[in-house]
Amino acid sequence: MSKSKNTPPRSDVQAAARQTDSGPSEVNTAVDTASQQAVQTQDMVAEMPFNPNKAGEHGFDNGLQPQPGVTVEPASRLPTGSTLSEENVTAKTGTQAAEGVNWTIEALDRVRVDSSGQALTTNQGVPIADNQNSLKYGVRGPVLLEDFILREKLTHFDHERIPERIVHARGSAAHGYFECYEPLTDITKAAPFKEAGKTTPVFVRFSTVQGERGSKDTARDVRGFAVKFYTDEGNWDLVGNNMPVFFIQDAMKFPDLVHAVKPEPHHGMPQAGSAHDTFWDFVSLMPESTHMLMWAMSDRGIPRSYATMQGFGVHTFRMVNDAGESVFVKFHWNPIYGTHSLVWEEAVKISGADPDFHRRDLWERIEAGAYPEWELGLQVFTEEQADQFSFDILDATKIVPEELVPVRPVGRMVLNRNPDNFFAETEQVAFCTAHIVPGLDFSNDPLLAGRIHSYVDTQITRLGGPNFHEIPINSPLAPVHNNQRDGMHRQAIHRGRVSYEPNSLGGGCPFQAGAAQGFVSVPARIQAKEEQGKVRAKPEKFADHYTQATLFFESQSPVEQAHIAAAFRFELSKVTVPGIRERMVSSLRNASESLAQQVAQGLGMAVLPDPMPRALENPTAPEVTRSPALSLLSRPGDGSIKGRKIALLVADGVDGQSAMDVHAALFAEGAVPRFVGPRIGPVKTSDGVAVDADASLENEPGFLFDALVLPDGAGVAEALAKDAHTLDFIRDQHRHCKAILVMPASAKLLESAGVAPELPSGEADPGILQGTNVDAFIEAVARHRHFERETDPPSV
Ligand code: HDE
Repeated sequence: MSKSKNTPPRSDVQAAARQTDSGPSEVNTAVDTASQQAVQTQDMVAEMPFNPNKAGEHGFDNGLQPQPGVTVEPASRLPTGSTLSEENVTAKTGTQAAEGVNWTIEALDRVRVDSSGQALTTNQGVPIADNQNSLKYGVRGPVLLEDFILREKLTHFDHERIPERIVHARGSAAHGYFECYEPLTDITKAAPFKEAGKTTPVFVRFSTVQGERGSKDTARDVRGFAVKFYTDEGNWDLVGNNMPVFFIQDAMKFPDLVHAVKPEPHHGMPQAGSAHDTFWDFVSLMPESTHMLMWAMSDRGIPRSYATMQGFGVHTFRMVNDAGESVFVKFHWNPIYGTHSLVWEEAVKISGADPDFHRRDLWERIEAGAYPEWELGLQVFTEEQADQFSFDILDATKIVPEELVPVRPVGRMVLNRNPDNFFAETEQVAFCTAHIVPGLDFSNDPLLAGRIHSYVDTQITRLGGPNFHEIPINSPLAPVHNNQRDGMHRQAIHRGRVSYEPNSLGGGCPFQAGAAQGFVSVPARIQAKEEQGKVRAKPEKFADHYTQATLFFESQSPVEQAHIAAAFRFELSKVTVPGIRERMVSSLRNASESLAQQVAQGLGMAVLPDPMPRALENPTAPEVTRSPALSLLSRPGDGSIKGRKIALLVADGVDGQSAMDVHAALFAEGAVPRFVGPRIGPVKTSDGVAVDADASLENEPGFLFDALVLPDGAGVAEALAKDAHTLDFIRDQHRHCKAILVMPASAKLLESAGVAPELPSGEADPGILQGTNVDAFIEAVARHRHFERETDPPSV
């Protein structure tokens, strides 16, 4: 109460302050705070004889320029406090609330716990003498109900789980930062884009969509790519995917889509897989999903790492500058390590050997300092441009081709810190599309509209009430002051008696921010051409279901096209009802005759079904018919082998020095070389140089590695050949088109595995290097895959 003025007594107000049932009618202390509070409250209230903002709340123009709320500065902190006793301090209460501060936000330090050197306690802080035994009546007697320590421990344990996310349940996350390249103030006043070099903390969660929380990482699926920016003007969540389009156009269809793709309700199968009847039944009746199906069936559905996939905001959003001018924008995240994916058989095998493959990869890259990084790119266009496009920018099944609107790089995002605790951070983080900040706004995309509702809604159940924003990982760094109160698990302790606005008893605070500081929605909205009125219908251009599916397929390399055909074949071959397969093939005929034919052939369909009738017979001709940017191969990355996991097989007889040299050379390039032997531990090298196998052929099978080195040394090949895992290891590396360095003594291993060093064409296989040229091998690894080797079905 340092600001307290010694207010002169005023008998009328003082008398009112004494009208209590049980408080003293006379005060004997030197400073009569009760009457001072009364007097100062009266003075403060008197300064606001009416609400001067009322008139400005009406009319369209006023709506665009809301005024800041009216405030009165109190004479001291007395009139706005909750209690006169706030100066009585204990170790628990601390001092009175710091002025204008909400301590429930701030950096996560405030909630970190480190137990080094500390004794075990109950949740009430009582030290636990014995954590081994329950309290019994005699050592062989019954356990006593009074054992509050046992009961607290079990009760807490019994409630350790919370509902998993209804979709995107399986995920992994990391902290990092976004750095802006240059000010974007010409198009947006959004906080992260204000200055060159400005950094904004982020928390990013990647996920699969279909599977449950414990399901495999390498399912064929869309990947969630959700970024929470803790900006200095509030939290902004860009909740995107690794594919720029979606299956449906209207939120009304989302529960249907999810019910169709999730395990079938009668028997709960399959887990984390779309290859089943209900999914294909639904999508084959929803031709607007065809474009997204192309993406999902492409190798984008099985990324190599989170660090090697793109991310997209999917919907069209708006950016708004200080002058209130707005443009449309699409968000792109491009990985600096390039876009790399798995091949299907590899993904299937990995899901058995290491269901945490992507989670582990993200975690270990960050622990090793090989931080995942993406560049943020924007496609910016005006409403006038959008009006001219052959497609509707409100349709989430459509991209804006990069050849039509180039992607402008505006910043980079680096993930450089793993969470301390998976549950507290990764599980409890609550992304919401409704979280945007001044300078950004939504478009009228009907899918986005549903999302703006759905994310907040789902967190209320999942995180147990409306105060999930106070969970530390969710709380913003920007100040939070409002009149929302109470609810389950409330953390904030609000000082004062005011929880409404307008008020004069809190000096008008917290006051309405007004247009200059606060969030104002962009008034401009695309005008419907047809007559305005309530209607349940889609715009005409939404009916073009195939033009961009064709664009995507035609823009892929032949290998990618072959993989798409194989994925459709695989998925539809698991469908048990022939009519659903036929319906899907008939739809594919509208997107690509050649794809439909390949799929039909793979499914043993002797006669192609008729093409499905189209909702729109003559769509507007597209601006772009081939977009090289849509091929994964168009983004090889920085050409390095950083983060690639390479197996160096070792066994008794290995030439220790050469093994160590290759290891060192790969390590120097930022790769992750590992010695893999018939068992873990030391091997007997031919030259006495110590080599320890840190993985075994059994615990780290070949398909978990990006490349393979077969070793040199007299007798090593024989030692390895004794373990048939070695031959599987080599075959998998070969079948999955990875680079193999075959050092001289190991040539016979290749032969025993039935692997030829030539391509099907008869030319030398550039991915199989015989000899000791590690540099050439590194170059071959940098190419990621040697698809020229691939045959369907595989020959080895
Ligand atoms: Fe989501 N989505 N979604 N979604 N979504 C959820 O929110 C929903 C959609 C996406 O790592 C849920 O917190 C509706 C498109 C990601 O925590 C839920 C519709 C895109 C994540 C929900 C969509 C996404 C979610 C489940 C159609 C790409 C994981 C748990 C109108 C742009 C976020 C949760 C994380 C999660 C609803 C469509 C991306 C139920 C209603 C399109 C990355 O609220």
